[in-house]
Amino acid sequence: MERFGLVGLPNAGKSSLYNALTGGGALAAPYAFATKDPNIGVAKVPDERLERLAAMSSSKNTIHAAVEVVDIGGLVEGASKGEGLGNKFLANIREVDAIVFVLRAFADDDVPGPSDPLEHLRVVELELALADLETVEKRLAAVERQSKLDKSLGDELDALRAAEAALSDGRPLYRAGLSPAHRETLAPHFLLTNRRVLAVVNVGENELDGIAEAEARVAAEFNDAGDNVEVIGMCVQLEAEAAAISDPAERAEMLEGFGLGEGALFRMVRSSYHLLGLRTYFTTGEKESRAWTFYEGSTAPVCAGRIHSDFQRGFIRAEVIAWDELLELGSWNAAKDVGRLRVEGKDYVARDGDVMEFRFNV
Ligand SMILES: Nc1nc2c(ncn2[C@@H]2O[C@H](COP(=O)(O)OP(=O)(O)O)[C@@H](O)[C@H]2O)c(=O)[nH]1
Ligand SMILES: [Mg+2]
Repeated sequence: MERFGLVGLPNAGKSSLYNALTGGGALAAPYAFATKDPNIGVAKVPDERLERLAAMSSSKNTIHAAVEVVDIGGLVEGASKGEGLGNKFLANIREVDAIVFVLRAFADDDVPGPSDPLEHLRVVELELALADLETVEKRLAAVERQSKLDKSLGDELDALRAAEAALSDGRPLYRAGLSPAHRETLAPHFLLTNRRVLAVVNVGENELDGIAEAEARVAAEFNDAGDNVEVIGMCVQLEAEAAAISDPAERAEMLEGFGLGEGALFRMVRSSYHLLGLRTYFTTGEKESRAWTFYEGSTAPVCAGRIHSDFQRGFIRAEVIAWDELLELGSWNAAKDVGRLRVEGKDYVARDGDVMEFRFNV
């Protein structure tokens, strides 16, 4: 399962956001979790398309896609030099697929710490960039030596030099303008900033009118990040309170009361999912309707392998139809009868929103 890590200074709202995402109510996914780590939870990825397919098929079970969320504590100024949890903190970040920055914008005299999100961002980025600089400098020294004998290391040398130049300016790699080829070359080093970022700006409950403005102010800082970074403003405290209400109608009423629409958590999970290049296909039937996660560009056999490795190994073909087309026709059998199920082979590249059934033979 793909994993998101919440990163930020103390009292930014990370644990509150973590609880909102994983702690019961709106988003917590009903998945038993193998590890006993209290800082890792599972959040479901809400998807209205799935709900509609489940209703169409009168499915007994509806199973959403899900992501893991990690509450990574311990970032303080000096973390890259071992302050706070230091290295343990950095190791935790290396294990996540995407980083979620939690940047505090709420003022509260009872909660210590700065309330300027740009100040939070400055410290967080600096610490991550310094930690990466250390990794890059070590590797660079080794590669400079080896590349005198081994010309095949030229690409890595170029990529490391470009990374070093950015990082020593304090610029994280997600907004250093590195070419995609360089970023790919650097991938095996698990650098902290060579990945995509979602920045959550945590606005106070008394400043809900200022959410858009706070979001825009932080987004302006990322104007050099292309589509590597997305910014979402929300009031974590209110979102957490809403998420704790298990009755959907009551929850919607509370969010409406504050003028928060469907709430920002759903949007946040959906954008981080998308940001990572994750897409969804569906299976639907009376027993269950289910959303399955795949990486953009995956072929049908790879998608089938998300269900079971036998499906991939023995893949013969897939029957495919877009989710909205299927809804319009009313049922899988109706789609089959009018010849609208496409038969696709092993080279078919799946699309977000496909409904699929696989034929396989093992
Ligand atoms: N007033 C206010 N307090 C908040 C908000 N979000 C978090 N807090 C409070 O700030 C403190 C720190 O929050 P927490 O989630 O533990 O931050 P963490 O240190 O980043 O995990 C707690 O007392 C929260 O109740 C908010 O939007 N408004
Ligand atoms: Mg915390």
